[in-house]
Amino acid sequence: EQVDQTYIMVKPDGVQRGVVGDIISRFEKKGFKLTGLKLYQCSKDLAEEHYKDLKLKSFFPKLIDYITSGPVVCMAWEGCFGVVASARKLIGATDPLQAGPDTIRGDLAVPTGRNIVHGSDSPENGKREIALWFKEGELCEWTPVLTPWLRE
Ligand code: DAT
Ligand code: MG
Repeated sequence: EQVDQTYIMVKPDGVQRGVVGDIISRFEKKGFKLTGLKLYQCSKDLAEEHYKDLKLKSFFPKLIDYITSGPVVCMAWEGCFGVVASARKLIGATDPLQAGPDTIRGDLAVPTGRNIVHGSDSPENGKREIALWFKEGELCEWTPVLTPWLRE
């Protein structure tokens, strides 16, 4: 049975606005398994590496300033096949105006440049981003008691 990981991050505006608990709760309620969690002030280098595919975009410098403007909450979540796409659905479209109701961005954010949360866009990037943001000893291997009720 295939297991995938996704890297979810509450951006500095989400921390400042006090919606960390709400955001974590949505992934918990969906039945994903939390394997890593920390409050973290990231460096410019780390932010640039995380968003390296967007380096040539005009908004890149502003994006890096935003991500490094305060602490973020880094999370690693695990689930069965589809967890990465499923997390993106909970988060909603990049532009919160296009994000559906009952999504994190649709409910809580307005401008694209303050869209409060990040989620990996593929299982490969999930692995890459978790390895980038967490050291090995910061991740926990554990078996939630509800696992048989959440996986086939
Ligand atoms: P997502 O975060 O939905 O995966 P992305 O990877 O394309 O979106 O972009 C990363 C972040 O960069 C995004 O959350 C907000 C910012 N961003 C993307 N497109 C933008 C734009 N057109 N103007 C300003 N910021 C943008
Ligand atoms: Mg992205």
